[in-house]
Formats: sequence, structure tokens, C-alpha cells
Amino acid sequence: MKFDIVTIFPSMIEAGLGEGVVSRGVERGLLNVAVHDLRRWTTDRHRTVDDVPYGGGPGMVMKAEPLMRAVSEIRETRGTPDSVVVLSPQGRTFTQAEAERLGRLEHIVLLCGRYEGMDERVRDMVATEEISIGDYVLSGGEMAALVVVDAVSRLVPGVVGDERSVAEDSFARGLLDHPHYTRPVEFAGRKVPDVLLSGHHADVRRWRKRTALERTLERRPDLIEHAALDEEDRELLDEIMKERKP
Ligand code: JD8
Repeated sequence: MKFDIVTIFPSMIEAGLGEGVVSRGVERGLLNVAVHDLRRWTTDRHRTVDDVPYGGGPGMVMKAEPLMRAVSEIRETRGTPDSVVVLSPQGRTFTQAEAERLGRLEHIVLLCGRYEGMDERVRDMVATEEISIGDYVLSGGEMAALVVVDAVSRLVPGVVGDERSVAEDSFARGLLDHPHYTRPVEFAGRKVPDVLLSGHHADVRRWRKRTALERTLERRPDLIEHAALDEEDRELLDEIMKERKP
């Protein structure tokens, strides 16, 4: 899986991807991530990437030419990408399903804007999609690009050390995660639930399913209707509902 990220703050991306799962994926040859400084495609003495908005108003707009030249050169040197993504608050909201879709692609270009955003002609001419990571205002696309690269990378086989973690990831099943505990068995007067110490694997499995369902019902009831529930989940859900009603 190949990513090209275009930004005026390359060190921000490098810092974000330099540790953890993505950097391990790069070391293992499973991921190829190239970060490009947009100013490389400027032609003036001041390496200008922004300009005043037509029609007036506050703030600056990212100029189209450097972004277009960046995408052209990336096409020529790194191959034609499957997708050119603009990160912006106007994009479609990024979800685990979107991460899975992007994970099936070979090569993705991510364009990070700053200021008030990009000249609309960049979208019209080179972007194939526009993604937002959620309904809050960031100062630029870099953090969003890091989120997308992280979420997509961990779906590439071998990037996450233990494949079971990926399969069990909460959103892979569409539910929130169950609680986790590690040593010591008692901390600040709080004990680890007995079932986790019992050695009864079937009981542990059922407890985890149950607590995952309880938490989802409590905190994110909206997730339940799209979750991949099996027969046992439905039984547990029934139990939980009955206990809550009376
Ligand atoms: C790209 C510039 C800032 C946005 C004026 C402050 C994504 N989920 C998300 N929230 N915010 C962004 C995002 C924000 C960006 C840029 C992405 C480029 N800004 C602008 C419009 C209003 N400011 C994002 N993905």
C-alpha cells in the first residue's frame, strides 16, 4: 500500500508517522509513505502557496497551481494513484467502513490544505474524493491525513503484529470494546473481575461479549442496529434489556 501526502508542514506528518504501527509497516516493506513539501512546486522567490480570496473576506486560499503540479509529478514518478483525497470539513465522514474501502486500494494521494482551504478547481480537476474525519474544526488537513493513514495502514495484512487484534477491533464488529485489565489483581482497592481470573475461557468470552454490548447500549446505542450480532449476542442483548426495564 502506497501513500503520498502533500503538505506545507511535512515535519508534522513525519512526526506523526515516525513511531508505531505505520513506521513498523514501512520498515517491514508493507507500506510505502512519501511526504512531499508543497513549496517544492512553487516557482516564485517567496515560495507562495496561498493568496487572497476572490470576492473578498477574511483568510487566505491555497493556490491551485502548486497543488496541481504536485499531483502531476507524483503521477509521473510514483504512478497513477487509485484515489486523490482532499481532506476537508466538507468531505464525507471517515468511518471504519471507509477505512476498509481505502484499504483495498494500492495507491492513495492525500492533499492537506491550510488557511481557509483550497481553490475549488483543485477538487474539480484532480481530487477523486473529499474526506472529513469528523464534525469539529481543525486548522488544516494534516491531522486528518494522519488519522486516515493510521486507520487504513492497520488493515494491511502484517502491519499490526497480531492479526487477531485487527479482527477483534471494536469497530470491526461494529460494537464498542469490552473492559481490559492487567496486573496487579488488586489496585487502589479495586479488584479485577473474578471471571477473568477463573480460567474458564467460555465464561470469559461471554463476559466480554456481554460487557461490550452493555457499554455499546449505554454509550453508543446508534451502533447496535448496524452491528454484526450473532445468536449469542442477541440472547445477551435480550437479557440486558430485561434487566434494565423493570
Ligand atoms: C482541511 C484548512 C481549516 C477549514 C476555516 C479553519 C478534515 N474534520 C475536519 N475538520 N477540519 C478539517 C480541515 C480543516 C481545514 C483544512 C481539513 C484546511 N482548514 C479551515 C474551513 C474553515 N478553517 C477536517 N479533514
